[in-house]
Amino acid sequence: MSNYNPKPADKFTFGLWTVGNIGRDPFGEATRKVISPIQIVHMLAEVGAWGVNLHDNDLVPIDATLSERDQIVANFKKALDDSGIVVPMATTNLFTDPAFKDGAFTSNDPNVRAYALQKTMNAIDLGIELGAKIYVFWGGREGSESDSAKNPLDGIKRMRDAMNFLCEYVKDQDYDLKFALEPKPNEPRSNIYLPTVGHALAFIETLDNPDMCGVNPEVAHEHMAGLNFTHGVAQAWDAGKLFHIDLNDQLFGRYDQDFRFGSEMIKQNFYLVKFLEDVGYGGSRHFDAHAYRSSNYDDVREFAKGCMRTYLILKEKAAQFNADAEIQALLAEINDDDGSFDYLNSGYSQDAAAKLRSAEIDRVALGERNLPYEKLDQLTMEVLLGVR
Ligand code: GCO
Ligand code: MN
Ligand code: MN
Repeated sequence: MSNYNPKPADKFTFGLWTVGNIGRDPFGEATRKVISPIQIVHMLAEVGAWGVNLHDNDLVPIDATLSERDQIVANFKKALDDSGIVVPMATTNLFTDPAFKDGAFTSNDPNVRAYALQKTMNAIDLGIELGAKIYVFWGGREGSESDSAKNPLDGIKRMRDAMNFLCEYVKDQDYDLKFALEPKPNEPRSNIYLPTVGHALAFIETLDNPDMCGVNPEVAHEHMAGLNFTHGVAQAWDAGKLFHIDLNDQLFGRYDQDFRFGSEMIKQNFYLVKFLEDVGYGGSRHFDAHAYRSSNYDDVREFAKGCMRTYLILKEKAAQFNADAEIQALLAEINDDDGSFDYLNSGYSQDAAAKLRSAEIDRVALGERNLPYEKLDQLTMEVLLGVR
């Protein structure tokens, strides 16, 4: 058993907005005082995180002058150097300012769309200056309450135009940067465009530079849509598009909860961690979560440590599952293959089709075969519950 202490190689990151969350919600004021980006960086170093991610305005206020911006960035870089914390991902705040009340890239107002592009170009420059290699696009305001007000086709087209413009900008600057689109079905808009991982994957293929673009799936967002998160992640991985991941937790059918990773759905999160570790996902494990509103900053530290610790515990459980002789014997039995149909593995040929047509397959025996999935699932539960 390990001590579950995070190491840089675990690539655990948090956003400035996550551990810096002050507990405001639609019904109540902040319950924690604002702490500075520099304090957050030191807190993250103290709890053992590897990196910090940020929106432009988490660091530089939206109305800062150029010289104020440069000073803030210089001070922040010093904190990064002093603490050893890196910035793997950056993003743009395209949702807080009232200018974005009807969206940013998909606003009906061309002035807003232009401002959103301009703001993003500047924020990309900031991300590059801090060393980011991944740039996230979460379009929280890109959507509608009433579809009378905006044609969804215009929304998609405007989103595509923005992504194409910004990809060319990155190429033109010779930046080493990839884009990761973060889907979410709703909140803050009633309906957000590109609501799920599947929608985003299909959209990316319509872009001018699809190779530069992937996805940033988030546990909570797919759960809000009632979907199996690991299946969405697997499809993104299969497409070569898993550029980043937002880990947190979320009950189905609730508001956007952003709970500590693994705090609600242990089994789902086990399959997720097992998947990421089994395939060798090499990107950041980013915790886009925040502590309960009732926590003070000591408890926020516990929250951050808890996210990482639970990930590492689930990683150990995944290794235990993979090494468990009884589980592996069951998997071997379930996947038993005598090789009779190996000729189908190389795809269609007239020979294969002819051979297949004349094959005798005992349909009744197939239906009678026992699949011991109950036993396997219970063994999985016992691994998770710590009794194996
Ligand atoms: C949310 C989103 C955001 C984004 C962040 C980075 O539901 O609010 O998950 O936290 O991840 O804006 O793009
Ligand atoms: Mn979210
Ligand atoms: Mn997120």
